Amino acid sequence: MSDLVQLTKNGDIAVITINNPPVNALSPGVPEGIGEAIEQISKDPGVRAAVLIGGGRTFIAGADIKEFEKMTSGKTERGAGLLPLLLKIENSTKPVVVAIHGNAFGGGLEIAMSGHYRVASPDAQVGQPEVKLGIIPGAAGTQRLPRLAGVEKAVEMCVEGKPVKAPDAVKYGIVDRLIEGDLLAGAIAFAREVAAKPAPKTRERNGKLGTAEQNTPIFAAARETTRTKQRGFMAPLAAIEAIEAATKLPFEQGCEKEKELFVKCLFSDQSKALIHVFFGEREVAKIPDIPKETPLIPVNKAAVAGAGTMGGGIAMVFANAGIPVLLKDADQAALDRGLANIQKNYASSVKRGRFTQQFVDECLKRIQPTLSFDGFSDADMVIEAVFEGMALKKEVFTELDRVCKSGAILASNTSTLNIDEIASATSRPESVIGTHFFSPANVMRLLEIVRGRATSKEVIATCMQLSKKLGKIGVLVGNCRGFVGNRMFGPYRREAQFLVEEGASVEAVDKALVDYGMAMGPLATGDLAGLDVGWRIRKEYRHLEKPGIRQPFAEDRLCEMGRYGQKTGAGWYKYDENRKPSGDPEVAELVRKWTTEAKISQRQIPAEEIVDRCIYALVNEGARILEEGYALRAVDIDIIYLNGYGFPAYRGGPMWYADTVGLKNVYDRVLEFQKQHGEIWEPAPLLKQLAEQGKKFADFAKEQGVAASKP
Ligand code: T1G
Repeated sequence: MSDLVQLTKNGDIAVITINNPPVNALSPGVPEGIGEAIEQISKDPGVRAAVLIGGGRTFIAGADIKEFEKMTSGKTERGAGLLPLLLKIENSTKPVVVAIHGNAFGGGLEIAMSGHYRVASPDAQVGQPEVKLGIIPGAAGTQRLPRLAGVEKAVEMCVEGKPVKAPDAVKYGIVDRLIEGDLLAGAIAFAREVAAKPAPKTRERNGKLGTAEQNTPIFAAARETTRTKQRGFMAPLAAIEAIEAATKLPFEQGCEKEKELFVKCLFSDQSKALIHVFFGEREVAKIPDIPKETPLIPVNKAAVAGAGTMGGGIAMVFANAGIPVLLKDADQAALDRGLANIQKNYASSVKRGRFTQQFVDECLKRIQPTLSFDGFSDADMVIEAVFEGMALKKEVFTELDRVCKSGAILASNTSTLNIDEIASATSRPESVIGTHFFSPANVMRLLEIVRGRATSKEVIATCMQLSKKLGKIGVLVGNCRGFVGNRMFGPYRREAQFLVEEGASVEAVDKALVDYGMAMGPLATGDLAGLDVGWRIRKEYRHLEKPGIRQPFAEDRLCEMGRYGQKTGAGWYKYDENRKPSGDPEVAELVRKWTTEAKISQRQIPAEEIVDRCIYALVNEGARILEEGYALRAVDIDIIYLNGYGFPAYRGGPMWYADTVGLKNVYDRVLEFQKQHGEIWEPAPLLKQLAEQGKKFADFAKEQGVAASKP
C-alpha cells in the first residue's frame, strides 16, 4: 500500500483510507492504491465488506486537474483513466460502502457511484462540477448518475455543475443514508448491515432511465436553457449528449460515447481557458511579498459611509457574511432611500429563491442606519462610498481619522481616484486601502483591492482574506488611474465609440462583442453604468489629454443632450419603462451628422475588426499595466475581467486569450491599427518584447518575479 492509500481492518470490515491532502485529488498513485486495496480485500476471507473513506477534511474532490495540462500538452499519456478501477470496485465480491464527508466531486462522486452503497455526513456535498473546467464527467459519471438520480436531476447536476447537499442527495437516490456523528464508525456499522446482502451494481440499475417520450422534452429543454444561460460554452451541451446516450445505449457503449465527448472537451481551448481560471482564482490570493503568516486584523464590526447604490450594496455584503454594519448617510431622506433599496434587493433575492426570508431578516437586523459618525469608533473596518469627488472623499477621511479607533481599516470604494491622495487626508496612511466593489455590489464577485504606497501588509492581508468571507474574489492591484479594470475599459470603450463614428451601427458593435462572448456590448454597458459617469471623468481629465490625439466625441455629445443611458431612458439605445433597449434611429442620424461635420469617412466594418479593435485595446493596455507593475500577474487581469466586466470565462480572460491567439499575431494586428489609427495604438513595450521573443503573458510573471511590482 502507498502513503496515499491505507488499508486497515476493523474486525471483518476493511477500511480503505485516501490521504492526498489538501483535497484527496486522484493524483497518480491514488487510483492505483485503491485498486490494490480492492484486490487484497477480495482475496481476504476474513473480510465481509469494505468502507472507502477520505482522510483529512474531505472525500475525493475529483481527478487531479494539474494532470490535465500534462495530458493536453502531450507530456503524459491519457491512459485508460479511471474506468478499470470503477469496474474493479463495482465487481468486488465484497460490498463496498463509500463514506462521504466534505466534497465528493467529479471523479470522487464517480468512484462513489461505482461503490455498492454510499453514506454521508449531513454537511457533505456531492457534485459533477466538470463543466466549470470545460469538460464533462469522464469516468462514467454521465452513465451512472442518471441510473441513481434519474435523468432530469443528472442533467441538472452535470450541466450546471452545482454541488448537492447530502440530505438532498439521499432524496435523489445518490446517497443511501446520512450518518450523524462519527462517519467512519457509522459506515462500518452500515457495512456490517449490508455485508450479507447482494451488492447492487449501479450500472445495472436502469429503472430510472425513463422512456424516449419522457426524456425527449427533458433534453430539449436543457439544450434550450443551456444555449441562453451558458451561451458559448461547449461542455454543458456535451454533458447533455452523454446523458442522452445513457438513456439510449447499453452501459459500455454509453461510456464509449462519454469518453469521446470528454476527450473532445479536454483538448479544447475552452477547457484550457477554464482550467487556467480555476487555478487563477486561487493564484490571485497569493501576494508574493505578503507571507501567509502575516497577522490579520479581526473584522467583527464594519461601517459604511454613504448609503447610495454602492454603499447599500456593500452593507448587504457584510450583513450577508454575518458582520454587523453601520450604514451612514448625510440626511434622513438619503438614508431612507438607501434602506428602501436594500429591502427591495433582498425581497427580489427571496423571490428568486437565492435567500430565505429568515436569512434576510437576520441580515436586515445587522444593518444599523445612522446619521452620525458616532458608532464608527467601534468599527474594525470602514468603507467610504460617497460621491466620486476627491474633495468630498478627503473630507470624509479626515473625519474617519478623527473618530475611528487606532488600527481600524479605512477603505475607499473609489473606482478611479488616487488612494495615496485620499490617505493624505489622514494621519494613518498605513491603514488606508482601496476596496473597489462592482455594481451591484451585493451581486458582483469581483473586489479590486488597491494598495497605496503606505498601506500596511496587515491591512492588505486582512482585506484579501476578508474578500473570501464576503463571497468575493479579491484581486490586489496598484494605485494608478482607473486601477486595472477601469483603466483597461477606457481604451476598450474608446474603440467601440470610434467604430460607430467610422460607420458601424451601435447594434453591430455590441452584437460583435456579444457574439464573441461578452455578457453585454460595450455601448449597452455604457448605458447601464450611465454615460455621464465617464463623461464627468473625461471632463475632469481633459487637461491630461495629449494634443492632436483623436478622442471619441459622439458619447459626449449624447451626454450634452442629457442622454445618459438607462437612467434617462435614452443613451446609445432608447429604453421602455422596463428598461428594455431598442435601437434609436435618432442616434444613427445624429452620429452621421456629427461625423460628416467632422469629415470622418464612413465604411462597412466587419465584425472581426470590431472584436479585434476592442479586445486588443484591452490587451495592449493590460500589457502596459503588467510592465508598470500595477498588476501582479497576467492571470490577475484575467480574473478581474471575468468577474467584473462580463468577459467570457471560456476564453480565459483578455491576457489568456491573447496568449491563445499568439502574441505575435496580436502584435502584428496592433501594428496594423497603429498604421491606420495612429499613436493611440502604439504597442505596449511588453507586448512587443514578448511577441518578438515568442513568449506569453503567462510567462511574464514567472520571469519578472512579482515582488518587484508596485502593488
Ligand atoms: N486537482 C488538483 N488540485 C486541486 C483540485 C483538483 N481536483 N482541487 C483543489 N485543488 C487544489 C487547489 O488548487 C488549491 O491549491 C488546494 O487544492 C485547495 O483548494 C474524472 C475529469 C474541493 C471545493 O472540479 O472545487 O474529476 O492554491 O483553495 O476552497 O470525471 O478545491 O493551495 O496550491 O479550492 O476548500 C472535478 C475542484 C475535477 C473540484 C475545495 N473536481 N476543487 O475548496 O480549497 S475533474 C473539481 C474545488 C474530474 C472526472 C473528472 C475546490 C474544493 P493551492 P481550494 P477550498
